[in-house]
Amino acid sequence: MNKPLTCRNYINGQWRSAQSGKFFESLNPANWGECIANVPLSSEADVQAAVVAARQAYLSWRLVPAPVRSEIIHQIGQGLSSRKEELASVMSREMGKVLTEAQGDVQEGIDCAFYYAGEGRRLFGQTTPSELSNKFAMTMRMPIGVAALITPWNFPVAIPCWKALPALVCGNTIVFKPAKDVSACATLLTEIFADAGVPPGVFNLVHGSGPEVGQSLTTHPEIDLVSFTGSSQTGAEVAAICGRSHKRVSLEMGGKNAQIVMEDANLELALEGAIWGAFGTTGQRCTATSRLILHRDIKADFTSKLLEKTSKLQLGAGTNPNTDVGPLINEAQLNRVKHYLEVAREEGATVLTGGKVAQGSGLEQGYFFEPTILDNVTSQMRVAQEEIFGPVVSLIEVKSFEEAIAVLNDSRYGLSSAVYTQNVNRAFQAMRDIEAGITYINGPTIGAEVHLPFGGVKATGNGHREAGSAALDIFSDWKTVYVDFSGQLQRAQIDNR
Ligand code: UN1
Repeated sequence: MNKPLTCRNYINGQWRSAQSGKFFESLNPANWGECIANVPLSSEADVQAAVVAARQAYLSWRLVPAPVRSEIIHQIGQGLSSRKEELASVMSREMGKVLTEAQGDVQEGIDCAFYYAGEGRRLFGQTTPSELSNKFAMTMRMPIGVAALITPWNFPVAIPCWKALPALVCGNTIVFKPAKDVSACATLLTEIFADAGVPPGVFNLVHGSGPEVGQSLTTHPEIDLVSFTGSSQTGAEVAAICGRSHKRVSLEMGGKNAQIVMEDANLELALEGAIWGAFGTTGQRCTATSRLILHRDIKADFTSKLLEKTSKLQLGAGTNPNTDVGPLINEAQLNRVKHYLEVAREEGATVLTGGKVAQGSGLEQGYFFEPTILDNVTSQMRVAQEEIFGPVVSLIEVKSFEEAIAVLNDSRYGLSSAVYTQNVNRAFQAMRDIEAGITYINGPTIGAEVHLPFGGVKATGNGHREAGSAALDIFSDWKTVYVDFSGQLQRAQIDNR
């Protein structure tokens, strides 16, 4: 067992304890006897110090040329690369995901860094003709100011990078509030930012709870922008607060992602996709497959093969190389999944496999839940409508492609979606008709790449997209500039008519 890390807040370039002097523990979800880190339990006073530092640093950071900001972001990419194994190993112990997935999470951060490092030499605006003579027109991006980044525990490196790196390249300064369960990962990430040469005050880290630190940030008058990833319920509260104070807010919230398998699909491929989409990261992705919409002609065959593959999945600590499915993040999440199993039974769904807390050697001190498949689920049931965020997938039978699309769209969420079919016409209809921010054809619902927009429609988001060049629209404002070099007053819409 490793010695617990002592975490600190990072404010104005200094590592500091919380002003309260209080700490909380971040525990290993696969072995709750192991403390991964002692973490400052911050309060409004710490938020205040971080926001003051970020506000002060903004004055100079916004004037650093974007290609120079990019050099620091490039260094962050290098730092992430050289500490990839260390970060992945801490992540696997602290968050529970299997080591290869933890490495993938860090890799997503690395890819993101190199992508946005390049963006500093683009940040393109437009030039366009003016309708008047001797007049020039163009657009340029301006930073927003001080950004609060509130991030979840399921992607402890990738998601903070998705937010922080475009925010930095655009010239904003940051107060970062990670989820409590992944405080050690957030600390290592912040070390990498500091070592890369991010100037004091530009990137600040405040550990602590949502109700205390998150709330103080969203209500703080000197915060200009909040970027939040988490539940739709919390996101709605964040949006309401930001709406009242005219803060820009970008929300990435729940999902109830579905994979359709048509009768013409390559079933082996669809099976692999379903297993990876439903049980990868123990179902704790906003993009996880939680509904399998199966054409009736293949349902029986598909289901028996799915059961066979599921029975082979190995539960255990993420750090064990034989593990396929790690623990849930904490007790609250375990209770949530247990609760949904009760709901499923009450609603009349059939538990084909799993459905209970996992027992067995090595699993006694962790939040392990068996990979679970629910059958006889109809679209109206709560288990088909509400986000569970665990290793639980519901099977829904359909008679036609049209019905499959209608069932997939019968959701308040719209993040990711997948269709397995060999029919090109159906593939294109699916791309057009599915109500989701992401659609995969013959691939699972998980696996977004950093240079493409990420986000969803309906209750999943509020119209913004993270990643790719789309994220620049979250972290910058357009300025339109007219330069009149005629030496006289020219009245648009009047003098040229
Ligand atoms: C999330 O679940 O919050 O596409 C993000 C994926 C990952 C990102 C998931 N690249 O599943």
